[in-house]
Amino acid sequence: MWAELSTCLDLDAGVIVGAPVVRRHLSDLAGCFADRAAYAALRAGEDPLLYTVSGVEAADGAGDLHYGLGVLFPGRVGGEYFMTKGHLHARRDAAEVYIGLRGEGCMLLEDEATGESRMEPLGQGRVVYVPGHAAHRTINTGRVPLVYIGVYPADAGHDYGAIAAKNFRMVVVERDGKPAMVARDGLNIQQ
Ligand code: PAN
Ligand code: ZN
Repeated sequence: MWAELSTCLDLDAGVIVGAPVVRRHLSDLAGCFADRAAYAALRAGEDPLLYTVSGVEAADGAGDLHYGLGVLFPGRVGGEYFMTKGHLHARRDAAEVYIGLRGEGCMLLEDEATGESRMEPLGQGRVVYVPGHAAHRTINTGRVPLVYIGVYPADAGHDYGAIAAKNFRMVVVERDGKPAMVARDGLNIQQ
């Protein structure tokens, strides 16, 4: 007997109706942003909500899929845009498809073995294929919430520790009013 097979997106509320919601605040992203002083200054305030994920994880068999609706709010920490924590999948070869529904942004991808990094556009009408073995992070480069869906194998799992330990090599910052991917090491700030 199949469980419920369809859900309803409430894009204005930023949720999948009836699905549990995870909320990530600035304090959940300690160590993620390059500009430590800018992070501390913003943390001294109200600990803003950076993003929410409303997830459907109903089917758990081999070959099943999970999906989540993400809403990432606009803002910056120093020059760096608001972003998700980022992770690798615990099952490293598990890929994922991201579908942009509203707003403007990008995904930062980093191959775990080679460090190869890519900034791929993710906004309304854009789809990004995240290959296996790629750490992935979503970034809002616009002025309104970035709303997207991610679909991934049910047994993918989330490994936050591996990428958090060394952090992504690249950061996405605003340069001349536009998003640019630059090396974290090359930033001229106290990290
Ligand atoms: C997404 C992410 C979502 C939030 O559903 O979980 O964008 O990002 P973090 O999990 O890095 O906080 C996904 O990639 N699932 O596998
Ligand atoms: Zn993922």
